[in-house]
Amino acid sequence: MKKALITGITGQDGSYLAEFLLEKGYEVHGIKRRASLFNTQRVDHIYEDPHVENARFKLHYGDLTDTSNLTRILREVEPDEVYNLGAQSHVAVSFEAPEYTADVDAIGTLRLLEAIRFLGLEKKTRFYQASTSELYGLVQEIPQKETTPFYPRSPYAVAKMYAYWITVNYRESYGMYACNGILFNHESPRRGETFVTRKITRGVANIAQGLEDCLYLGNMDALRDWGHAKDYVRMQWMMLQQEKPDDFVIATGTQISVREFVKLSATEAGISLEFSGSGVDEIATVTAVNADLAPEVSVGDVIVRVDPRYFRPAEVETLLGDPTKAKEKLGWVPEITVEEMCSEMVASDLEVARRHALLKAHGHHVAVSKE
Ligand code: NDP
Ligand code: GDR
Repeated sequence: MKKALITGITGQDGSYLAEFLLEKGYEVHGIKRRASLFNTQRVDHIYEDPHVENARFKLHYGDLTDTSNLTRILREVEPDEVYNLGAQSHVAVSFEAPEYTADVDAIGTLRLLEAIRFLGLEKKTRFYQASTSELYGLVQEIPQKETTPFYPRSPYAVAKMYAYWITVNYRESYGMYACNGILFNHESPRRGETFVTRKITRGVANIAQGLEDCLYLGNMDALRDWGHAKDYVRMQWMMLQQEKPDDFVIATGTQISVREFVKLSATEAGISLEFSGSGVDEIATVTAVNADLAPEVSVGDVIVRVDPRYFRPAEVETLLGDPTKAKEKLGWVPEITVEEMCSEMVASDLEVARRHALLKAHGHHVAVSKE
């Protein structure tokens, strides 16, 4: 039985990858951080009681900032494959916490690679690094492919650039099987609530059910190549099954703006929108409503506004990937379109919003966290 170790198993990708590997028959180990509240919601459905004999899903406390802890876990597990998905993954937050972001995202990757080497596992253990389209930042070529020069635009992207190159360096220096997946944005109903797609699908669902009045966003002109996380974790595994290690761009090859994603999501929630104004004065006004889906919304309501608080010190305006190499060499093709993904995300958030609205109608306090 193959063993995999996943950092970031409690995150969006970690949870889908763990499911995928369990289905493939792997024994799956994951690193979770100690928190004052339970933080395993995304993997609770695959949790196995460690008292059960032959349990194939195991969590270890750890942190990418803690070398001795990583070394101990690697020594204990001796994994065939390591997927380094753990990161401070929020670009805007990386401007607030640049040093921590570098410690986790850049040096955390080095710690893992070095621990593998220190333990003499470099010929056994295959390594996947969660690299990112943010490396392209101020884009030098459209669309972006494996040979496009990098121009990172945030502390997050700069840290991930170190992680990218140290992965290449360990491959070239020590013959390690180490790969970078340069993944463009990918989303799902499990996406963190403060990334823009989920903020939008959750926002329109709450507005439809009368739990919120207005959604405040930053740069609505930003263009992204959005895929589905489920499609993308399949590729993470495929990359480690090749004869030789290599780096691959993973993207859909299509892009839409944040504004278009708002429109798509609102439509899914039964709300038609018209955008007017520009810059910080841009608003979206309701022009038609499906009362079954959005009983609390009226024509003429302004439900989206711009809040400059969400602008970034340096922005990545446009990203569009060219996944030709992954298609040709790995046979990877994305199966889920951005429209299908948006529909799934809104449906999931509407279900939660309906439950909350029902609780509220019965006098219970319902707190809607926002950021
Ligand atoms: P998430 O933010 O959903 O998950 C991040 C994971 O990393 C969580 O499990 C988190 O733990 C864990 N983590 C954070 N800090 C530490 C730390 N100090 N030590 C150990 N673990 C830590 O990200 P995604 O699942 O969306 O992304 C997975 C990886 O892929 C990340 O590295 C991200 O940067 C990268 N990436 C993501 C893309 C996307 O569009 N989703 C695109 C390209 C790259 P906790 O749950 O406790 O917070
Ligand atoms: P990104 O994702 O920065 O691309 O990083 P995010 O969803 O945060 O932003 C996408 C674009 O939307 C604009 N935007 C807003 N973003 C947020 N979060 N909140 C807002 O209110 C808002 N309004 C507009 C942003 O300015 C940006 O242009 C994600 C992360 O998953 C990274 O870890 C990963 O590496 C990259 O995708 C690829």
